[in-house]
Amino acid sequence: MSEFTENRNKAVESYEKLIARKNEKSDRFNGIYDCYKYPVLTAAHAPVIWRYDMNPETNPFFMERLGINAVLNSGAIELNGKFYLVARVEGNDRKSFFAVAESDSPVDGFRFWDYPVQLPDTNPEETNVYDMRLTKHEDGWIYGVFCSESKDTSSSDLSAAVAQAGIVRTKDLKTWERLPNLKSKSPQQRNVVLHPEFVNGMYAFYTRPQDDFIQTGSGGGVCFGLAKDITNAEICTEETVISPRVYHTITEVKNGAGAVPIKTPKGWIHIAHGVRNTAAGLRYVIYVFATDLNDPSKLIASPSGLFIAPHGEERVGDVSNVVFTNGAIARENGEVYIYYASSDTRLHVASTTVEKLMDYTFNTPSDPLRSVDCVKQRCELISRNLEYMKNNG
Ligand code: M1P
Repeated sequence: MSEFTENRNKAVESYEKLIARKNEKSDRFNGIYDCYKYPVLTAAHAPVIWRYDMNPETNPFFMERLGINAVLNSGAIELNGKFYLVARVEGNDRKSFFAVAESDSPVDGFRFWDYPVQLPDTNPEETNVYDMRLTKHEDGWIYGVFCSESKDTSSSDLSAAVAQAGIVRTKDLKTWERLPNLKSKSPQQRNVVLHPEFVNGMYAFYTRPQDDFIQTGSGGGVCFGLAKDITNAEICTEETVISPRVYHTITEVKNGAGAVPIKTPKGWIHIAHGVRNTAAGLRYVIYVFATDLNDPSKLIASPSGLFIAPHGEERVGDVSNVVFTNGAIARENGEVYIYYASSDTRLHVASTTVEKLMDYTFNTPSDPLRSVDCVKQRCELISRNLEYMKNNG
Protein backbone atom coordinates (compact mmCIF):
# COMPACT_ATOMS: atom_id res chain seq x y z
CA MET A 1 0.00 0.00 0.00
CA SER A 2 1.39 3.45 -0.88
CA GLU A 3 2.16 5.99 1.80
CA PHE A 4 -0.62 8.12 0.33
CA THR A 5 -3.23 5.35 0.60
CA GLU A 6 -2.14 4.29 4.07
CA ASN A 7 -2.26 7.86 5.44
CA ARG A 8 -5.51 8.70 3.70
CA ASN A 9 -7.20 5.58 5.10
CA LYS A 10 -5.90 6.42 8.56
CA ALA A 11 -7.25 10.00 8.35
CA VAL A 12 -10.66 8.95 7.00
CA GLU A 13 -11.06 6.11 9.53
CA SER A 14 -10.17 8.23 12.56
CA TYR A 15 -12.50 11.01 11.37
CA GLU A 16 -15.44 8.59 10.95
CA LYS A 17 -14.70 6.99 14.33
CA LEU A 18 -14.74 10.41 15.97
CA ILE A 19 -18.08 11.42 14.44
CA ALA A 20 -19.63 8.05 15.40
CA ARG A 21 -18.46 8.26 19.04
CA LYS A 22 -21.40 8.38 21.45
CA ASN A 23 -21.25 10.98 24.14
CA GLU A 24 -22.01 10.31 27.79
CA LYS A 25 -22.66 12.39 30.85
CA SER A 26 -19.54 13.04 32.92
CA ASP A 27 -19.26 12.60 36.70
CA ARG A 28 -19.23 16.35 37.27
CA PHE A 29 -22.29 17.12 39.37
CA ASN A 30 -23.93 20.23 40.80
CA GLY A 31 -27.64 19.49 40.32
CA ILE A 32 -27.95 22.45 37.95
CA TYR A 33 -26.74 20.90 34.70
CA ASP A 34 -24.99 17.81 33.37
CA CYS A 35 -21.72 18.09 31.50
CA TYR A 36 -20.74 15.66 28.79
CA LYS A 37 -17.52 13.72 28.68
CA TYR A 38 -16.46 14.48 25.10
CA PRO A 39 -16.38 17.79 23.26
CA VAL A 40 -19.05 17.99 20.56
CA LEU A 41 -16.71 19.71 18.10
CA THR A 42 -12.92 19.91 17.89
CA ALA A 43 -10.38 20.69 15.18
CA ALA A 44 -10.40 16.96 14.40
CA HIS A 45 -14.10 17.23 13.45
CA ALA A 46 -13.11 19.30 10.42
CA PRO A 47 -13.72 17.07 7.38
CA VAL A 48 -10.70 15.45 5.79
CA ILE A 49 -11.54 17.14 2.47
CA TRP A 50 -11.16 20.57 4.12
CA ARG A 51 -7.60 19.80 5.14
CA TYR A 52 -5.99 17.39 2.71
CA ASP A 53 -5.52 17.29 -1.03
CA MET A 54 -7.09 13.90 -1.81
CA ASN A 55 -5.27 13.49 -5.14
CA PRO A 56 -2.15 11.25 -4.96
CA GLU A 57 -0.61 13.00 -7.95
CA THR A 58 -0.59 16.41 -6.31
CA ASN A 59 -0.20 15.14 -2.73
CA PRO A 60 1.91 11.94 -2.84
CA PHE A 61 2.65 11.94 0.92
CA PHE A 62 -0.95 12.76 1.87
CA MET A 63 0.13 15.89 3.68
CA GLU A 64 -2.27 18.20 5.41
CA ARG A 65 -2.36 21.30 3.19
CA LEU A 66 -4.78 23.59 5.00
CA GLY A 67 -4.87 22.67 8.68
CA ILE A 68 -7.56 23.59 11.17
CA ASN A 69 -6.35 24.92 14.52
CA ALA A 70 -9.52 25.07 16.60
CA VAL A 71 -13.29 24.80 16.55
CA LEU A 72 -15.00 26.86 19.20
CA ASN A 73 -17.66 29.44 20.01
CA SER A 74 -20.77 28.29 18.23
CA GLY A 75 -24.25 29.60 17.56
CA ALA A 76 -26.89 26.89 17.99
CA ILE A 77 -30.36 26.26 16.65
CA GLU A 78 -32.89 23.45 16.30
CA LEU A 79 -34.74 23.27 12.98
CA ASN A 80 -37.26 20.56 12.10
CA GLY A 81 -35.99 18.28 14.87
CA LYS A 82 -32.32 18.53 13.83
CA PHE A 83 -29.57 20.29 15.74
CA TYR A 84 -27.29 22.77 14.02
CA LEU A 85 -24.16 24.45 15.29
CA VAL A 86 -22.71 27.38 13.37
CA ALA A 87 -19.23 27.12 14.76
CA ARG A 88 -16.24 29.40 14.70
CA VAL A 89 -13.60 27.43 12.85
CA GLU A 90 -10.07 28.77 13.02
CA GLY A 91 -7.58 27.75 10.35
CA ASN A 92 -3.87 27.30 11.00
CA ASP A 93 -3.61 30.75 9.44
CA ARG A 94 -5.45 32.26 12.45
CA LYS A 95 -8.41 33.41 10.38
CA SER A 96 -11.81 32.26 11.59
CA PHE A 97 -14.82 31.42 9.49
CA PHE A 98 -18.23 29.89 10.06
CA ALA A 99 -19.32 26.37 9.26
CA VAL A 100 -22.53 24.47 9.89
CA ALA A 101 -22.39 21.15 11.73
CA GLU A 102 -25.56 19.05 11.83
CA SER A 103 -26.73 16.17 13.99
CA ASP A 104 -29.86 14.24 14.92
CA SER A 105 -28.68 14.44 18.52
CA PRO A 106 -27.90 17.53 20.63
CA VAL A 107 -24.88 15.91 22.30
CA ASP A 108 -22.95 13.98 19.65
CA GLY A 109 -22.72 13.05 15.98
CA PHE A 110 -22.13 16.60 14.68
CA ARG A 111 -20.84 16.48 11.11
CA PHE A 112 -19.84 19.59 9.18
CA TRP A 113 -21.46 20.23 5.84
CA ASP A 114 -19.10 19.89 2.87
CA TYR A 115 -18.57 23.63 2.48
CA PRO A 116 -18.12 26.29 5.16
CA VAL A 117 -20.41 29.33 5.10
CA GLN A 118 -19.36 31.66 2.32
CA LEU A 119 -20.39 35.05 3.66
CA PRO A 120 -21.16 37.77 1.11
CA ASP A 121 -17.96 39.84 0.94
CA THR A 122 -19.42 43.30 1.46
CA ASN A 123 -16.73 44.82 3.72
CA PRO A 124 -13.33 44.81 1.97
CA GLU A 125 -11.56 45.92 5.18
CA GLU A 126 -12.97 42.99 7.21
CA THR A 127 -10.12 40.59 8.12
CA ASN A 128 -11.70 38.18 10.54
CA VAL A 129 -15.17 37.01 11.59
CA TYR A 130 -16.21 35.01 14.66
CA ASP A 131 -18.74 34.11 17.36
CA MET A 132 -22.08 34.04 15.57
CA ARG A 133 -25.26 34.18 17.66
CA LEU A 134 -28.25 32.68 15.86
CA THR A 135 -31.62 34.30 16.55
CA LYS A 136 -34.86 32.76 15.30
CA HIS A 137 -36.69 36.08 15.12
CA GLU A 138 -40.46 36.52 15.18
CA ASP A 139 -40.16 38.36 11.83
CA GLY A 140 -39.55 34.93 10.24
CA TRP A 141 -35.79 35.21 9.56
CA ILE A 142 -32.90 33.49 11.28
CA TYR A 143 -30.32 36.19 12.03
CA GLY A 144 -26.63 35.64 12.60
CA VAL A 145 -24.93 38.42 14.54
CA PHE A 146 -21.16 38.07 14.74
CA CYS A 147 -17.94 39.95 15.33
CA SER A 148 -16.55 41.58 12.21
CA GLU A 149 -12.95 42.56 12.80
CA SER A 150 -10.81 44.98 10.79
CA LYS A 151 -7.37 46.47 11.21
CA ASP A 152 -7.39 49.84 12.94
CA THR A 153 -5.58 51.88 10.30
CA SER A 154 -5.58 54.99 12.49
CA SER A 155 -3.14 53.36 14.93
CA SER A 156 0.60 52.72 14.51
CA ASP A 157 0.20 49.54 16.57
CA LEU A 158 0.20 46.61 14.14
CA SER A 159 -2.21 44.66 16.38
CA ALA A 160 -4.76 47.45 16.75
CA ALA A 161 -8.16 46.33 15.50
CA VAL A 162 -11.76 47.44 15.35
CA ALA A 163 -14.58 45.09 16.29
CA GLN A 164 -18.08 45.67 14.95
CA ALA A 165 -21.28 43.61 14.93
CA GLY A 166 -21.84 42.03 11.53
CA ILE A 167 -25.37 40.91 10.63
CA VAL A 168 -26.53 38.21 8.22
CA ARG A 169 -29.87 36.52 7.75
CA THR A 170 -31.02 33.24 6.32
CA LYS A 171 -34.00 30.90 6.18
CA ASP A 172 -32.09 27.64 5.78
CA LEU A 173 -28.48 28.21 6.99
CA LYS A 174 -27.44 27.77 3.33
CA THR A 175 -28.15 31.12 1.68
CA TRP A 176 -27.00 34.09 3.72
CA GLU A 177 -27.91 37.71 3.07
CA ARG A 178 -25.43 40.21 4.48
CA LEU A 179 -26.88 43.35 6.03
CA PRO A 180 -24.91 46.45 7.04
CA ASN A 181 -23.04 46.20 10.35
CA LEU A 182 -24.83 47.49 13.43
CA LYS A 183 -24.23 51.18 14.09
CA SER A 184 -24.03 52.44 17.66
CA LYS A 185 -22.33 55.28 19.52
CA SER A 186 -19.57 52.97 20.70
CA PRO A 187 -16.32 52.89 18.68
CA GLN A 188 -16.17 49.11 19.18
CA GLN A 189 -18.78 46.39 19.68
CA ARG A 190 -18.40 42.70 20.39
CA ASN A 191 -20.71 40.03 21.82
CA VAL A 192 -23.82 41.57 20.30
CA VAL A 193 -26.99 39.46 20.44
CA LEU A 194 -30.33 40.05 18.72
CA HIS A 195 -33.40 39.52 20.93
CA PRO A 196 -35.89 37.08 19.32
CA GLU A 197 -38.97 39.31 19.68
CA PHE A 198 -39.82 42.88 18.75
CA VAL A 199 -39.70 45.30 21.67
CA ASN A 200 -41.90 48.38 21.22
CA GLY A 201 -42.13 47.38 17.55
CA MET A 202 -38.33 47.56 17.14
CA TYR A 203 -35.40 45.16 16.91
CA ALA A 204 -33.73 44.80 20.30
CA PHE A 205 -30.00 44.23 20.69
CA TYR A 206 -27.85 43.25 23.63
CA THR A 207 -24.59 45.10 23.07
CA ARG A 208 -21.22 45.45 24.78
CA PRO A 209 -19.88 48.94 24.12
CA GLN A 210 -16.12 49.14 24.48
CA ASP A 211 -13.54 51.88 24.01
CA ASP A 212 -10.81 49.60 22.77
CA PHE A 213 -10.49 46.24 20.97
CA ILE A 214 -9.63 44.34 24.17
CA GLN A 215 -10.42 46.76 27.04
CA THR A 216 -13.99 47.84 27.54
CA GLY A 217 -12.74 51.08 29.16
CA SER A 218 -15.82 53.15 30.03
CA GLY A 219 -18.12 50.35 28.78
CA GLY A 220 -20.19 49.50 31.85
CA GLY A 221 -21.32 45.99 30.91
CA VAL A 222 -23.96 44.23 28.84
CA CYS A 223 -26.29 46.86 27.42
CA PHE A 224 -29.65 46.99 25.71
CA GLY A 225 -30.69 49.18 22.77
CA LEU A 226 -33.32 49.31 20.04
CA ALA A 227 -33.08 49.69 16.27
CA LYS A 228 -35.95 50.57 13.96
CA ASP A 229 -34.73 48.88 10.81
CA ILE A 230 -32.76 45.64 10.67
CA THR A 231 -31.69 46.27 7.06
CA ASN A 232 -29.80 49.34 8.26
CA ALA A 233 -29.58 48.70 11.98
CA GLU A 234 -28.66 51.63 14.15
CA ILE A 235 -29.21 51.83 17.90
CA CYS A 236 -31.62 54.75 18.21
CA THR A 237 -32.14 54.60 21.97
CA GLU A 238 -29.76 55.12 24.85
CA GLU A 239 -27.69 51.93 25.32
CA THR A 240 -28.57 51.16 28.93
CA VAL A 241 -26.55 48.78 31.08
CA ILE A 242 -28.60 45.73 32.08
CA SER A 243 -25.85 43.50 33.52
CA PRO A 244 -23.10 45.68 34.92
CA ARG A 245 -19.42 45.11 35.52
CA VAL A 246 -18.90 45.08 39.28
CA TYR A 247 -15.77 45.43 41.41
CA HIS A 248 -14.41 42.16 42.81
CA THR A 249 -16.90 39.93 41.06
CA ILE A 250 -16.66 37.62 38.06
CA THR A 251 -17.53 40.53 35.74
CA GLU A 252 -15.02 43.03 37.02
CA VAL A 253 -12.92 43.37 33.85
CA LYS A 254 -15.69 42.81 31.30
CA ASN A 255 -18.72 40.75 30.43
CA GLY A 256 -20.75 40.02 27.34
CA ALA A 257 -24.06 38.55 26.27
CA GLY A 258 -23.80 34.93 25.19
CA ALA A 259 -26.64 32.75 23.96
CA VAL A 260 -29.88 34.28 22.74
CA PRO A 261 -31.99 34.72 25.91
CA ILE A 262 -34.35 31.87 26.75
CA LYS A 263 -38.00 32.80 27.29
CA THR A 264 -39.41 31.25 30.46
CA PRO A 265 -42.64 31.89 32.40
CA LYS A 266 -40.64 33.92 34.94
CA GLY A 267 -38.50 36.02 32.63
CA TRP A 268 -35.81 35.96 29.93
CA ILE A 269 -32.86 33.89 31.08
CA HIS A 270 -29.48 35.08 29.76
CA ILE A 271 -26.38 32.90 29.71
CA ALA A 272 -23.44 35.28 29.42
CA HIS A 273 -19.71 35.46 30.14
CA GLY A 274 -17.82 37.41 32.76
CA VAL A 275 -14.11 38.15 32.90
CA ARG A 276 -11.81 38.93 35.77
CA ASN A 277 -8.08 39.46 35.95
CA THR A 278 -5.66 37.18 37.76
CA ALA A 279 -1.89 36.91 38.10
CA ALA A 280 -2.15 34.23 35.39
CA GLY A 281 -4.13 36.45 33.02
CA LEU A 282 -7.81 36.86 32.27
CA ARG A 283 -10.24 34.22 33.53
CA TYR A 284 -13.50 33.80 31.58
CA VAL A 285 -16.50 32.12 33.21
CA ILE A 286 -20.13 31.75 32.27
CA TYR A 287 -22.84 33.34 34.42
CA VAL A 288 -26.60 33.78 34.31
CA PHE A 289 -29.02 36.66 34.80
CA ALA A 290 -32.68 37.26 34.03
CA THR A 291 -34.65 40.17 32.63
CA ASP A 292 -38.32 41.04 32.72
CA LEU A 293 -40.61 39.26 30.24
CA ASN A 294 -42.30 42.49 29.21
CA ASP A 295 -39.26 44.71 29.50
CA PRO A 296 -36.10 42.75 28.64
CA SER A 297 -33.98 45.77 29.56
CA LYS A 298 -34.94 45.33 33.23
CA LEU A 299 -32.73 43.06 35.34
CA ILE A 300 -34.87 40.92 37.65
CA ALA A 301 -32.52 38.19 38.87
CA SER A 302 -28.80 37.90 39.30
CA PRO A 303 -27.68 34.62 40.84
CA SER A 304 -24.39 34.94 42.62
CA GLY A 305 -21.11 34.04 40.97
CA LEU A 306 -20.29 31.73 38.13
CA PHE A 307 -22.48 29.15 36.41
CA ILE A 308 -19.83 27.28 34.45
CA ALA A 309 -16.08 27.57 35.03
CA PRO A 310 -13.27 25.90 33.08
CA HIS A 311 -12.78 22.46 34.59
CA GLY A 312 -9.94 19.91 34.30
CA GLU A 313 -8.69 19.67 30.74
CA GLU A 314 -10.96 22.57 29.76
CA ARG A 315 -8.55 24.88 31.53
CA VAL A 316 -5.84 24.49 28.92
CA GLY A 317 -5.79 25.54 25.30
CA ASP A 318 -4.90 28.36 22.97
CA VAL A 319 -6.29 30.92 25.41
CA SER A 320 -6.21 29.04 28.71
CA ASN A 321 -8.65 29.48 31.60
CA VAL A 322 -11.59 30.44 29.39
CA VAL A 323 -15.13 29.17 28.99
CA PHE A 324 -17.32 31.07 26.56
CA THR A 325 -20.80 30.52 25.19
CA ASN A 326 -22.72 32.02 22.30
CA GLY A 327 -25.29 29.30 21.69
CA ALA A 328 -27.94 27.31 23.53
CA ILE A 329 -30.94 25.30 22.37
CA ALA A 330 -34.11 25.39 24.46
CA ARG A 331 -36.42 22.67 23.17
CA GLU A 332 -40.22 22.60 23.18
CA ASN A 333 -40.05 19.72 25.67
CA GLY A 334 -38.16 21.85 28.21
CA GLU A 335 -34.68 20.44 27.61
CA VAL A 336 -31.88 22.99 27.31
CA TYR A 337 -28.48 22.37 25.72
CA ILE A 338 -25.75 24.90 26.38
CA TYR A 339 -22.83 24.85 23.98
CA TYR A 340 -19.67 26.33 25.45
CA ALA A 341 -16.08 26.42 24.29
CA SER A 342 -13.11 25.89 26.54
CA SER A 343 -9.86 27.80 26.26
CA ASP A 344 -10.72 28.96 22.72
CA THR A 345 -9.94 25.44 21.49
CA ARG A 346 -12.93 23.05 21.45
CA LEU A 347 -16.70 23.02 21.99
CA HIS A 348 -18.58 21.22 24.77
CA VAL A 349 -22.21 20.74 25.74
CA ALA A 350 -23.99 20.88 29.08
CA SER A 351 -27.64 19.89 29.43
CA THR A 352 -30.32 21.06 31.79
CA THR A 353 -34.03 21.96 31.66
CA VAL A 354 -35.98 25.21 31.66
CA GLU A 355 -37.39 24.19 35.06
CA LYS A 356 -33.91 23.74 36.56
CA LEU A 357 -32.61 26.92 34.93
CA MET A 358 -35.51 28.87 36.44
CA ASP A 359 -34.89 27.33 39.86
CA TYR A 360 -31.17 28.20 39.60
CA THR A 361 -31.80 31.73 38.34
CA PHE A 362 -34.53 32.77 40.72
CA ASN A 363 -33.58 30.82 43.86
CA THR A 364 -29.81 31.24 43.95
CA PRO A 365 -29.04 34.18 46.24
CA SER A 366 -27.31 37.17 44.71
CA ASP A 367 -23.74 38.18 45.46
CA PRO A 368 -23.59 40.25 48.68
CA LEU A 369 -20.32 41.76 47.32
CA ARG A 370 -18.28 41.66 50.57
CA SER A 371 -16.55 38.69 52.22
CA VAL A 372 -18.16 39.35 55.57
CA ASP A 373 -21.64 39.28 54.03
CA CYS A 374 -20.78 36.19 51.96
CA VAL A 375 -19.84 34.40 55.19
CA LYS A 376 -23.15 35.48 56.74
CA GLN A 377 -25.01 34.19 53.66
CA ARG A 378 -23.24 30.84 53.89
CA CYS A 379 -23.74 30.56 57.66
CA GLU A 380 -27.46 31.11 57.19
CA LEU A 381 -27.55 28.20 54.72
CA ILE A 382 -25.55 26.01 57.12
CA SER A 383 -27.78 26.76 60.10
CA ARG A 384 -30.95 26.13 58.07
CA ASN A 385 -29.43 22.81 56.95
CA LEU A 386 -28.39 21.76 60.45
CA GLU A 387 -31.82 22.65 61.78
CA TYR A 388 -33.51 20.72 58.97
CA MET A 389 -31.24 17.70 59.43
CA LYS A 390 -31.81 17.70 63.21
CA ASN A 391 -35.57 17.62 62.67
CA ASN A 392 -35.64 15.29 59.68
CA GLY A 393 -32.69 12.99 60.25
O1 M1P B 1 -10.42 34.71 24.28
C1 M1P B 1 -11.58 34.65 25.04
C2 M1P B 1 -12.75 35.33 24.30
O2 M1P B 1 -12.40 36.69 24.08
C3 M1P B 1 -13.36 37.50 23.47
O3 M1P B 1 -14.40 37.83 24.36
P1 M1P B 1 -14.45 39.32 24.97
O4 M1P B 1 -14.82 40.19 23.83
O5 M1P B 1 -15.44 39.35 26.06
O6 M1P B 1 -13.06 39.58 25.46
C4 M1P B 1 -13.99 36.92 22.23
O7 M1P B 1 -13.16 37.25 21.19
C5 M1P B 1 -14.16 35.41 22.26
O8 M1P B 1 -14.18 34.94 20.93
C6 M1P B 1 -13.06 34.67 22.98
O9 M1P B 1 -13.47 33.34 23.21
